[in-house]
Amino acid sequence: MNPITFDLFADAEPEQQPRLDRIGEQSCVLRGFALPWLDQLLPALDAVLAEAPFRQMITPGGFTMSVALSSCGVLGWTTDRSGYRYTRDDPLTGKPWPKMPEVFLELAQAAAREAGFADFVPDSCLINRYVPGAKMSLHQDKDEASYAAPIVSVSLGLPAMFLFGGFERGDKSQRVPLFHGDIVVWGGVDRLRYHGVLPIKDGLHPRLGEQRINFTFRTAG
Ligand code: MD3
Ligand code: FE
Repeated sequence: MNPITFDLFADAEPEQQPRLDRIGEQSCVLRGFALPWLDQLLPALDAVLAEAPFRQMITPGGFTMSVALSSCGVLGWTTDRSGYRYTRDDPLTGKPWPKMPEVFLELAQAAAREAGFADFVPDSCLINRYVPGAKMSLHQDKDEASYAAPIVSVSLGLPAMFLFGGFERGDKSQRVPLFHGDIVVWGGVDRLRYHGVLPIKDGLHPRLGEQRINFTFRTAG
């Protein structure tokens, strides 16, 4: 074989080729699914944050969360000393949470459909911002009115190691790396699994800078 025409990368994975990785019975990662949407997504995110800026919230236990939060949609998730809940108004501004941008809704529905969940109608998008060192301890998501709908999460910016556990806190967790543009869909039997995020490592993302941003779409009401 002529060494000049031999293609070293002939067998390599094509880059940015969307893939579906199954991580649970009814959960999967859609690798790179959000990438083609970014030019529409990021300006819409900025508009939401201009109305409802990131803020660090206090848990009922009195700890300040390392992750800063905002929300859009009819319902937004908040926490303070008195508990966790979904509200219609942003407690910071006293105004309704920003409307969910059309492009957010379309992306969440396209991803849910790709994962096998037709008719996903989220009424809430929680926006989490992680700077290096920020983490989310193992927990279950139990504040929604029903667990029938899936949850769709979009990862942007710095990578994260997601912990996907079992149905009890002590169960062994699976580690799933999540990268810029990945979307995870959890549903059905996996909806009440414990999960968390390990501390974000130092880094500078070319598009998002020194942060990881995660959108979590839910049918909360
Ligand atoms: C897995 N956020 O906001 S993705 C959360 O990356 C949260 O910011 C993480 O956990 C993040 O509550 C993880 C969202 C997620 C939401 C619900 C789940 C993952 C889930 C329910 C079951 C299993
Ligand atoms: Fe969660």
